[in-house]
Amino acid sequence: MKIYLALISAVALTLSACSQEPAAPAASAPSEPAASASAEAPAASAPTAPAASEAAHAAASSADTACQTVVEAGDDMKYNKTEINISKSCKEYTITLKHMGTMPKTAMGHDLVIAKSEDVDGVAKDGAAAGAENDFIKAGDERIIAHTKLIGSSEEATVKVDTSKFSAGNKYEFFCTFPGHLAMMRGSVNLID
Ligand SMILES: [Cu+2]
Repeated sequence: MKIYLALISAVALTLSACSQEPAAPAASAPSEPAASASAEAPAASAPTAPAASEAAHAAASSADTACQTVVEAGDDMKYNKTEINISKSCKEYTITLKHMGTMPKTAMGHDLVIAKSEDVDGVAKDGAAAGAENDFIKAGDERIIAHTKLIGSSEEATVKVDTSKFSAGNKYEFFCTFPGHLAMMRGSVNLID
């Protein structure tokens, strides 16, 4: 009795094992044409356009008129310039900051502040501590040579810089005092002949 059952189950196992074999090779065959059809289409089209618009941007920003310039900043937390070159012949230099982004100044506000390089960290830190109600500028901060107000989406602000405040032998920078922006928003102010 036991032997008989064991035999039957052994046969059943063998049968089921055998019955799978013919099915296996059939399954892999018909998928090939579908795979080759879908592989080609979506790769080629997009990535050339942004490079072209960046080049146009760079050309526009290098054409500074004497004694004034425009600096743009957007939701990407960057100025469109890494340096501002001020001719020593300018008694006064006008900088206009434009916010090109869509975010409000409470979330992505920008200003443009000028100070000596060694004062930048302190001005930004004290500005952050002064808070949004003070546009992130410490009142009466004598390290600040000039600053715009804080602006948000589609706004602009202009500041006139008294160039007699620059002295030879110092390095100057422009930067944003909105908390967290200093690392991304910082450039050099150069006095040129
Ligand atoms: Cu900013």
